[in-house]
Amino acid sequence: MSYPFQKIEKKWQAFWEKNKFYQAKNFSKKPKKYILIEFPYPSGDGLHVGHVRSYSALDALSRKKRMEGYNVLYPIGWDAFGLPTENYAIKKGIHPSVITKRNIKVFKRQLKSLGLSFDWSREINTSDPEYYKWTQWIFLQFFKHGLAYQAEMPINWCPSCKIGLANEEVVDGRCERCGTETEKKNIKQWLLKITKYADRLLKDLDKVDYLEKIKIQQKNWIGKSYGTEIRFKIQDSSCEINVFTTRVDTIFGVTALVIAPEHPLIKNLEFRIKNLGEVKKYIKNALRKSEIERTTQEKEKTGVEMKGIKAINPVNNEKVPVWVGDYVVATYGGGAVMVVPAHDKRDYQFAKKYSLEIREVVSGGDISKEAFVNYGILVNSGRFNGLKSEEAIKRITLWLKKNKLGKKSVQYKLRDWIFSRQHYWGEPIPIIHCQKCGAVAVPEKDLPVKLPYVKKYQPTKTGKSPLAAITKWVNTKCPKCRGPAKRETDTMPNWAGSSWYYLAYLMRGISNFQFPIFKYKKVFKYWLPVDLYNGGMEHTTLHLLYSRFWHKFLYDLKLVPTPEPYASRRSHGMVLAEDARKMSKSFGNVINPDEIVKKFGADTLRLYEMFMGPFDQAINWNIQGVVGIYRFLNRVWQLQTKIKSQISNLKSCEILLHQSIKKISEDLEEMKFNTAVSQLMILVNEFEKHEALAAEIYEIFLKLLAPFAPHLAEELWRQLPNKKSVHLEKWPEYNPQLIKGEQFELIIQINGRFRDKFLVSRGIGEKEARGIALSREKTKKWLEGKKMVKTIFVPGKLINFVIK
Ligand code: ANZ
Ligand code: ZN
Repeated sequence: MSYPFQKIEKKWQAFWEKNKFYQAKNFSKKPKKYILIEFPYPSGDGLHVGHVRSYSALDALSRKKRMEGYNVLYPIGWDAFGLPTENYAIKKGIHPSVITKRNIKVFKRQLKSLGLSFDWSREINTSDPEYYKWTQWIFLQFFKHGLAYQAEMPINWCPSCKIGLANEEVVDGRCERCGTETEKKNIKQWLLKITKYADRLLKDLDKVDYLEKIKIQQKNWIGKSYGTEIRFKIQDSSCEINVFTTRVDTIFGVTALVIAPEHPLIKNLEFRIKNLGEVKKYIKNALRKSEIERTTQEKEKTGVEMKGIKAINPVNNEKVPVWVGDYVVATYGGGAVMVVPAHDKRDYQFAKKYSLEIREVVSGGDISKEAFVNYGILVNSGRFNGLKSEEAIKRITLWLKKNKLGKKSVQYKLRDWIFSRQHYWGEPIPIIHCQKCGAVAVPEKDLPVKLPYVKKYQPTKTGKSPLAAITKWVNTKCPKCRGPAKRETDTMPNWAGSSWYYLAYLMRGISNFQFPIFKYKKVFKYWLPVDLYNGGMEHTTLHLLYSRFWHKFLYDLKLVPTPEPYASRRSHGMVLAEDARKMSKSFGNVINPDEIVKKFGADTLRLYEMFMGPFDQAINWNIQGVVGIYRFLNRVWQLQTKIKSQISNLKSCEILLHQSIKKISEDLEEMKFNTAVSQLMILVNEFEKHEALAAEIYEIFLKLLAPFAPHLAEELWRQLPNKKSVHLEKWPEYNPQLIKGEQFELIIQINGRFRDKFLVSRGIGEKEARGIALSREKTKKWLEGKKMVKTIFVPGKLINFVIK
């Protein structure tokens, strides 16, 4: 007989909603906990089981925190603007605003069917004018502070479709729709000066608790590099080439310079290039490619020499040939590199391919085989011979500086954020262009600049956004001089609305998004920073960095109280299909959460996804696993027949119970949801061995179950009977006295010598002890490169690895 999950789940969901169980209270005396998951983009495909994984897990944590007495905010909303919706709309011939409404309805029903403890009263939608009024307002603050500016920037252009393409719509240099090779087209676009914050975005990573891999990704993306800028003069000309290098110690080994195809020098010296035709052809080809394509490590590096042009190496006055190469990034350093084949891998390949000289200037390797890239002792470097690389870098830079031929330099990979899109489905950029006054901010009282309803939302053949075609909307008055003026027709990227949404949830709780912002300062102060932010690794470099940037800017305006928005950041792994591929309609391997909920119940789905594997790892879907969890919950349901208020077997279960309280409490905090669930299973296994179960123990068990299977726990709790909800109970505490004797320090020996020890439970077996011992850093260090001969395990005492 199966338990009546359908009845139970609906009933309790309605009850919780009616009684506003999960509404967070501003300014409550309880300590606050702001737990945030990345809000979904409501796609036409409905909720993905991948969403369910992180939402359920963070829901369990939120529920536990409430039981511990925290005022928990766990909000939800819709990241509703963006290209995917627009493309879907075009495909289906339905207006994006209609589709968005429809998709949100589906998502909402699906999320509600899972019994997640979201505070729905704070629901937000980035495409709602009341919401994007603020997105536009923040943009205007950037504009007023000189951090939003216009510049000619290339867009990807499909000459056949005659539309601008987003980077992700260009595949191998071709238009995703029609396969035509794309071009670059320079148009005036809006940019946000994120580079001004580069250093703080980097430094303040020390202030936050992010997963190490997330910090590393952010650091690499910002890409701060210390090096030297060097001026190479062009022979018989007043032109020069500026290169940036991190290895000025190799300067005597330079056998060519390579400049980017976009480098202005080419135009200036055109009349002197002997093979101009060849050079121009190469450049035309190069400019079509994307930056990623040009610079990926795997691709062979190409170039063409500009015959007739020589540069002069400032340290020895040698004449070196100058090439154009598409792997050189125009916007980094001076858009030029000095080629040192002997000491750089990329240059080595380049030199082999084009027969350039490979000259050793740092000793320590064998350059007849490969580039020697490490530091070493300088040779063939004139007056700097014999110096170590580190010292040589200092001295050569100093010498260059003295002779006004170069200087120390710091470079960042981070570029300013191109903030214009020539698409319909986004926030209009709130600027008015006036012939007399230039770009003028739309006055605050006129916000939001509403996205006008248009029949034709397709990208246009002019390269401008569809808004440009609505002359009635475009033509307006200049707010400054009242003369005729035109509205900006570009819209914002889909990253705009998500850059501040964690603030919007807080504003939602007060008055409905009314100006001025100052009235929200108090509520920001109460809730910020977000205590825990969970999201996908794919958002580490864009969304996470962008929102940190916006936050820092608002911090500088003294509108938010903390320099960082998120105190900690964690990440979940993907849910893959049963066949280990990504779930995709085209593979026919998509799991619809609705079907699982219908067949097995929401509690089963939630528990299964928490149990499926370590939270941060990608895991394949497995229907057998779902069935297993369903059986487990049925066994929990059956336990109620065993309850006795007479304490017959309290003692034997009590120790395990208290161990479980400790383990589940700690696992939840460490986001080890899978092992927390398995501890619940261990408990149930134990309970089943007994004929009767003490009511006290059963009650505590239900409290432990509540965050994981909230509906089932609630139902069983009420049947005991209890008048109040299990979710309003206090989270159980363990009695340290009770579990003290249950642990001991296991000693790790290597070849009979003490190396480490750690706390384990008394009954630990060899296999488990071995597993833990081998995962310890100290053990790993001792065993590295050694051969294991055998393992000796003395229960309750030690484990000894015999190695050779
Ligand atoms: C000569 C050299 C010799 C270099 C050597 C390295 C090793 P990071 O650490 O990423 O800053 N470089 C400079 N500007 C470039 C550009 N616009 N496009 C492509 N590559 C560029 O790397 C700095 C190094 O990247 C610089 O140091 C330069 O190559 C190259 F044994 O200069 B190096
Ligand atoms: Zn004007």
